[in-house]
Amino acid sequence: MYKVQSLLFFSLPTAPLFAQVTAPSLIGRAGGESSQGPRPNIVYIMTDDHTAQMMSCYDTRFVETPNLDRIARDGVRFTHSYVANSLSGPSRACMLTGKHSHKNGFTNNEHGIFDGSQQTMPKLLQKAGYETCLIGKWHLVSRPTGFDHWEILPAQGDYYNPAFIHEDGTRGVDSGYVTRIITDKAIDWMEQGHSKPFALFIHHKACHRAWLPALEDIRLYEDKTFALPTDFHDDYATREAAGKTEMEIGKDMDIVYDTKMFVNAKETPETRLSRSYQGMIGRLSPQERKQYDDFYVPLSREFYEKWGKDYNFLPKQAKSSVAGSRDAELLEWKYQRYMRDYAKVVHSLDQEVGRVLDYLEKKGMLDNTLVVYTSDQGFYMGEHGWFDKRFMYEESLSTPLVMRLPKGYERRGVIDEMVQNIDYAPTFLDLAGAPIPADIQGVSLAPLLKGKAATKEDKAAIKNWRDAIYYHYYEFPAEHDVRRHYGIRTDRYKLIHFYGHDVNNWELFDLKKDPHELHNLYGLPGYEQLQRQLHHRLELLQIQYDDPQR
Ligand code: SGN
Ligand code: CA
Repeated sequence: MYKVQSLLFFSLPTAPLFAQVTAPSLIGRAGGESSQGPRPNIVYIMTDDHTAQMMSCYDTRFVETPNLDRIARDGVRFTHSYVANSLSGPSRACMLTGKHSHKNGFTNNEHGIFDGSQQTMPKLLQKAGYETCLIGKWHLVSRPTGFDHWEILPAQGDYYNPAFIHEDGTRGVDSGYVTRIITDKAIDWMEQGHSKPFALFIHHKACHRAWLPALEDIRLYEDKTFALPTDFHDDYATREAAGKTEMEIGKDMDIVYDTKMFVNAKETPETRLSRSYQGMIGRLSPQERKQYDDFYVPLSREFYEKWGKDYNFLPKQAKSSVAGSRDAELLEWKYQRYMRDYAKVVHSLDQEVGRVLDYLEKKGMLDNTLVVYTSDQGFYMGEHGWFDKRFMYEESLSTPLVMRLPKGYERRGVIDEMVQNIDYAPTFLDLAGAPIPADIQGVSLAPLLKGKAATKEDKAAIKNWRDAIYYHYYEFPAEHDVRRHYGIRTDRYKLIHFYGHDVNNWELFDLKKDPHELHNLYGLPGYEQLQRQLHHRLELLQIQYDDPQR
């Protein structure tokens, strides 16, 4: 472990170490007004594993998302938006509390139970006179607190005919596709009418693994050939932890579960994942199942004819080898199946978000509502040869973030400042005119949103905006085998420490020269001073956020 004492003698970087906005001190305003006017409604839409590469306002290569783009076009799009811990439960806990994982206690999905008795942003909004509602994926094990109404998916939830847990603890099954059902429930709740301003949290299951499309979208994107990312064949040289994962499309993507190559139980190779997949499509009614099978079964038969039924039992090395043309072809085929199915799931997500926007517009509520669209983290779409997330590398450290702003917040276009999901809680409190408790670690984004209405204090806050973010991932040993790590990202550099179990090493990247993070510079001659400075700044961030892992 790097010792803080040894750093005290090194010179400090010229940029301020704790350039960090402090939230403007606010006193809750009883009269239903914030400093910017009437208190806005908040509609927070968070999807699961939806990455910016698959959103056309961020990246035009792969899909079209006109409704998500509409939020960005009419509002703002953050280009440096990050999570504090790239995994569902932890990310949600950071969002709800405005605190890093070591403070909110939910560090990983495997062993975490969210302590719902702690201070959370929805509870503070209630206290400030808001009505709060949560619909969809929760994933924090304990029952939700701080919501006047909630209805959640059990654990990860299902795409088809999903079960929901109701407030009284009972369970029911709703017919249809999960993205549409969650939207229906959210609109129904708004339709009930509310005398107070409201905060509605719409938490989608889409587009989480195993990327099961809505039946009406099942043939979409089948004619499209997606370009392979340039770092698809990454050999992980110089990055030990990256070479030890179980998230390679080549060796780890399950043919039945992930690429949906299922004929029938007798003809399909059996694995733990293929059994789970059968359970998922087993939820379809016979008529729906026929629609599903009409599309996927011919593809599966073709696949097994070509690659042999025993494909799933090949040793891992044989699966990942790209030496032979046959394997390279298979690797490319898997990538196309993955991209096509993920894109289909994004399509219905985009349409359902459009339905929420249309509803708000029709009801005349758009101009007094903050609409936020984000995801619980980013995802690898073949970059480094991967699917999944967890790493502090750019694709999964980042998360899309677009907002349509209520009246009084006139900023439009791109916002480049570094923001993190711990900032959502103080931002919503700020817009609601509620006080921001001192123990919240994120900062209000309100100064960035005001545009022409920015005060002298807002301008000062923007000028002194944070120049580094802190990240800490804990879930190991666990699925996908990503080693524990923490680190710092500045506007140009990233320093990461992988630790525990079988790995204990550092990685340093120059994001300007090496945006794909392929060249670990740690320990190389010529980088000594930069390395020392980054170590020092990392230590200071750990002290600032009071992370005992130092
Ligand atoms: C499941 C998935 C993983 C995924 C985790 C966490 N496996 O376990 O691929 O990384 O969820 O995802 S699956 O076989 O069940 O599909 S998270 O977004 O909920 O954190
Ligand atoms: Ca997720």
